[in-house]
Amino acid sequence: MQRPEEELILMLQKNGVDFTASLPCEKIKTLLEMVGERFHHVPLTREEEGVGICAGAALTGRRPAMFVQSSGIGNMINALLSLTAFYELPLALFVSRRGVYKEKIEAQSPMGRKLPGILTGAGIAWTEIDSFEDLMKVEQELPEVYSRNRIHAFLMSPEVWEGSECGMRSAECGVKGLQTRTRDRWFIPHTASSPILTRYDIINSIAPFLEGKIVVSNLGWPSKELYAIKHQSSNFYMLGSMGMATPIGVGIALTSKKEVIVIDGDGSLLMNPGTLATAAYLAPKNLKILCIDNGAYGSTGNQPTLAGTCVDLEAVARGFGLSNTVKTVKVEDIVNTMRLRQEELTFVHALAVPGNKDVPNIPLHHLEIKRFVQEALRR
Ligand SMILES: Cc1ncc(C[n+]2csc(CCOP(=O)(O)OP(=O)(O)O)c2C)c(N)n1
Repeated sequence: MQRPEEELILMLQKNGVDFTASLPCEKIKTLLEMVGERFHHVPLTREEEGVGICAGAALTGRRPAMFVQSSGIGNMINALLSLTAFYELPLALFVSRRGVYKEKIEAQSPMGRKLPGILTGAGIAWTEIDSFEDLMKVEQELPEVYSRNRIHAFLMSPEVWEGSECGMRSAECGVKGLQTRTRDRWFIPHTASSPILTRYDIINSIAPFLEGKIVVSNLGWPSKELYAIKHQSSNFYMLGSMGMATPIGVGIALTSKKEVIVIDGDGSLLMNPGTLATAAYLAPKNLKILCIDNGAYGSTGNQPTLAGTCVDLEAVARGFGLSNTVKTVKVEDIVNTMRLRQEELTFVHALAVPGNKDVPNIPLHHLEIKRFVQEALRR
């Protein structure tokens, strides 16, 4: 039997797809690697921008396709309707559908389960792809996308990839795809050495200074690692909603006297960088934003982010008006900043290497997480 990834790629090639864009989902990491190798491919910072980029490519006669997670559709709806559909441009959406099949992350369910209804409500055609055999449905629908300028969403269950590489490879897969970092050029002189710490090392080193503070931790591995290293009731573990760690921290800091620490990631900050401008403008003194920049989407297979190649997130933060910033690869610098009493909005840009610690899932119900944090905020 042919691999499903290979089969899908052949169908795309047969239908003349010649432009692709993606934002990773762990369930399709092998497919994404192959798409990157075989097509003109644009790695995205937010799914919505992909709609614009693909619209531009369609205007020049390209046949675009996007590869996203079901949650990403939530970030795309307005652009899909007011741009792609409005101007009658073609777009094939290959959606890694979460929340329905053997899902371990409960936060994937609200979007994943309601997706067909959302797409139907938006007037976007969709087809469920639940097995290798179902891939034939892509073959049937794809020609119409490009001949009649349609949007079509293919909702691909993780079941399709079961037994194939996408289904079997470990979360570390994708590391080999990491591009050579070019960011040495903007390292500040005293940190001329390359990053050596992992996200786990950094969280571990700051654990004593998190005690009693409100800690908002980014979705995926960062939250799991924080839980394993230092669980406390004042930790708000994000289980979904990529890009929202810093906004949640800003909201808490503005409305509470507690010290708040956000543990954000480079991929997530790049999805929603404008939040740094809002933070700088509002400047809550009781907020520290620790961006652990491993140059990768660590939780979905270590695909490179643009922070690992061309973006200097500290410079972004400064450009948006944050003046109290630290960039470092050194544990002492991170610890020293975290140890300081909170007197000014602080942005710590901690450069790290990719890698996830093998830790279990968080055994807490999301409403328990909320209740504990609310109690901690009242104390
Ligand atoms: C809207 C949306 N798109 C994609 C995903 C899939 N996803 C979950 S975590 C993650 C990577 C986050 O990367 P980063 O912020 O750099 O943190 P790291 O895991 O590297 O610590 C991605 C792409 C998602 N949950 N939501």
